Amino acid sequence: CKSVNRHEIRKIPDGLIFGTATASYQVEGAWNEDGKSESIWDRVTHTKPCPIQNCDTGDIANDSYHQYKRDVAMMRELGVDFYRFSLSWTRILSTGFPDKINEKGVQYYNNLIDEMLKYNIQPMVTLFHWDLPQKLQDMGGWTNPYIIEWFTDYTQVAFELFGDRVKYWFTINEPREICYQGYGSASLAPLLSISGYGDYKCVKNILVAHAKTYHMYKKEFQQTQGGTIGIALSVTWFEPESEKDAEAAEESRQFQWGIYANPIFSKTGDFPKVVKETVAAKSLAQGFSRSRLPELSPEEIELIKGSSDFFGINHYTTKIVYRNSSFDNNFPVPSYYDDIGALTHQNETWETAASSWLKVVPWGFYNLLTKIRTAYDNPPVYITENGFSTKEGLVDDGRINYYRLYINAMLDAIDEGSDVRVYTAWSLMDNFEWMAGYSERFGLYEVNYNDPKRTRTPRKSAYVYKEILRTRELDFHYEPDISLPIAI
Ligand code: PNW
Repeated sequence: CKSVNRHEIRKIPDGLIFGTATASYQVEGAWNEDGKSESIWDRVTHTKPCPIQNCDTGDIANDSYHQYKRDVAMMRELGVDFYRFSLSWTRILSTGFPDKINEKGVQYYNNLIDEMLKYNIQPMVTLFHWDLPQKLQDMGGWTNPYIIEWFTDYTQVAFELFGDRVKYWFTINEPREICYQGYGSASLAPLLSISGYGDYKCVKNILVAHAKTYHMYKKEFQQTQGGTIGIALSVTWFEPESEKDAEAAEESRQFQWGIYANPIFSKTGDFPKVVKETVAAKSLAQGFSRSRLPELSPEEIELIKGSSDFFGINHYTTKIVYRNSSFDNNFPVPSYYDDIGALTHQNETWETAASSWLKVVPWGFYNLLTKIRTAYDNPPVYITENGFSTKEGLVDDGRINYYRLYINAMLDAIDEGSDVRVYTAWSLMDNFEWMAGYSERFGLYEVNYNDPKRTRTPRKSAYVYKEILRTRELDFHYEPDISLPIAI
């Protein structure tokens, strides 16, 4: 892998646009206000005994439902080109179905979008960032093939309501986290651990629901609305420990994100060959009557192939992959990790964020962008999330270092031909970090959760990000004066 130079001052290429992101459940609050119904995150956070750190909930979160004007003021302070946020299905369709549209919930998104457009900040909208209607979960959620029509009914309403002003759409945020963490490892709502089975059923339904939404937009909306639409995958970089682990690393990539990327972005479509063959062989040996991984029919393969205008990437970190010659591990059988059949670790010397999984490995980002360029014929790439967590506090040099190194690595890949068009910092402000509650902070702005007003204050990193966007230069030596206000 390539060692990254810290160029003193580096130009940002024209045309690359910058923004920040959040997601509905993580910031909105107002969990039961104005006709919003219960989502799977409302259910999980209200469960007793509480599964979330410190029993935190998103009931109030950042109160963005009432404070969208302050949120937009922060975007103006930073000087971002766009803001990526998600729609809460349960706020727009209280029943989960399109039989009734909740006008007050719609009004909130109209207000937010209109306020952004007033200042020329482009809305980038994620249709689904994890807060599924609980009622649909009661019917199996993403393991029930009916979700394909539940989802397309909902997304059609969203295009009709907001598509006149929204020109960037993301169907689904991070299918891997939804399927594996939600259905396979009980580490996100709905907290199921039916690994090696439930997670794979989810994969297929997500891909088909995504692709049908994509084609609906193309057919019924794009001509009049003129936007672009795709998916955001979470892509961790998997680096082999040594040469003998090259195959294990490649197989890990195929299982962890190729299972989504190959059907959408490869020329042949379908699940990766190694994933199909491995799961089929293990399933039969384990006494199943068919592969635990569903098949994609020829029609489904065609439907999914090419169903994204760009490759959306949420990237945070890197893992090292190895395989023991005496492959023995404690993974349950069957399970997703037993199917993968490889082990991972992270280097102890790598700097760590407040989230233990998040290590600073900028060359992994470079390797990943290079891989996407070569494996999928250089698609347009949108970096839909990238960021670093700290504890509370305004002086966040760790976050500044992370952003500089990762943007630098991205510029290296661009120099070599990667077609990166969008960069998104996660996150605009601290927010509800899922099972970690408010204990891990990803914000360029700090949010004070002890204050009923949820006051937001720029961190040092906000000044640095603003300067990168203003100058369109990456300068490792720039030191902001954070005693000065961050002016619009
Ligand atoms: C993302 N990984 O999840 C989510 O989209 C956000 O909602 C979340 O707040 C943010 O990252 C920070 O955790 C991740 O595999 C998914 O390294 C996958 C990974 C990291 C984060």
